[in-house]
Amino acid sequence: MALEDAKNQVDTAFTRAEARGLAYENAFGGAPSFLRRRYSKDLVGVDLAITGVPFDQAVTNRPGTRFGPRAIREAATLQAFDAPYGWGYDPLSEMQIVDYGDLAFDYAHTASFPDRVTNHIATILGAGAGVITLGGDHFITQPILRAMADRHGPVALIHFDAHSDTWADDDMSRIDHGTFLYKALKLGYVAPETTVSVGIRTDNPDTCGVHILDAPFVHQAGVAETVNRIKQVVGERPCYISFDIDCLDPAFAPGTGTPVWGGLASWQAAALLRGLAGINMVGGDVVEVSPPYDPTGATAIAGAHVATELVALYGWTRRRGAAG
Ligand SMILES: [Mn+2]
Repeated sequence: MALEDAKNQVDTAFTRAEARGLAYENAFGGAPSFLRRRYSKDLVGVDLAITGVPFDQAVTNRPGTRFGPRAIREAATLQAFDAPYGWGYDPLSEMQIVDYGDLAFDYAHTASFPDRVTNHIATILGAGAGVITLGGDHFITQPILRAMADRHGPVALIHFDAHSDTWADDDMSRIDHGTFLYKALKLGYVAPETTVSVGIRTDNPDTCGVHILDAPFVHQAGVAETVNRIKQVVGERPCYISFDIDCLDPAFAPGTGTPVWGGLASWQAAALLRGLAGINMVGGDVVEVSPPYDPTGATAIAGAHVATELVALYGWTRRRGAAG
């Protein structure tokens, strides 16, 4: 029985015998891992690895996302008892999922950081596992997409954000969370015709040709039509999802570096992500969770839910045998 297990099990992050299955452990105790998955650097037989990139040195305003992965893991302990709601299957039981821990890097050597991220992700992909990354500021998506493109070719991109992140910057040595998409496009990791940005509500006339479904569009057209438009853009292509938590309204996710009003409600994000079932997802991230700006913890809870939906979406892709 789950209750008995919860009374008698602790630290399942490293004591659980089986990578599959739900986890029963007191939510308030034990070593937190993402959804109480086992911490492991062994990727043999692993379907999906969760990893953290605790980096916040590319922000334009408030730092703090270096604490994001740890906070998301802690928030996720509340969800480890049950299958994700509304999916009709349990990705935690169908897939071997491990928490691969965080990327190690020299915080004082930012020039070497992008390659370290790319190599970290490439190691996971090279072992045959999928990967979902907990950020970290949005710069990290640029070197992640490099690893994705190296493996899959240019990937379709679904980009949830308040900001376009296409600010022009042709100095490739600069590390900036506001230019990850500009540079990913210029470097050929993604293509504008197969990239869609959702939830935008800051002005940037230079879209780089990316499809934009801005926040007013989502509010006025509704979730179902937004899902249709996203699916039209990405089609059956190998697809990466990057979810900047500031896509959500500050009412739902105040703990982020550059909050903007008029954003998505958490129910809209949940319905959008669930609605995307059927895409050919090869990976994803949730970035920009900055716990120091949110004493309630709501932002990390939202980040944990987004990450869990990404797990469910990835599992759905594998179920239909379409993983690229
Ligand atoms: Mn962003």
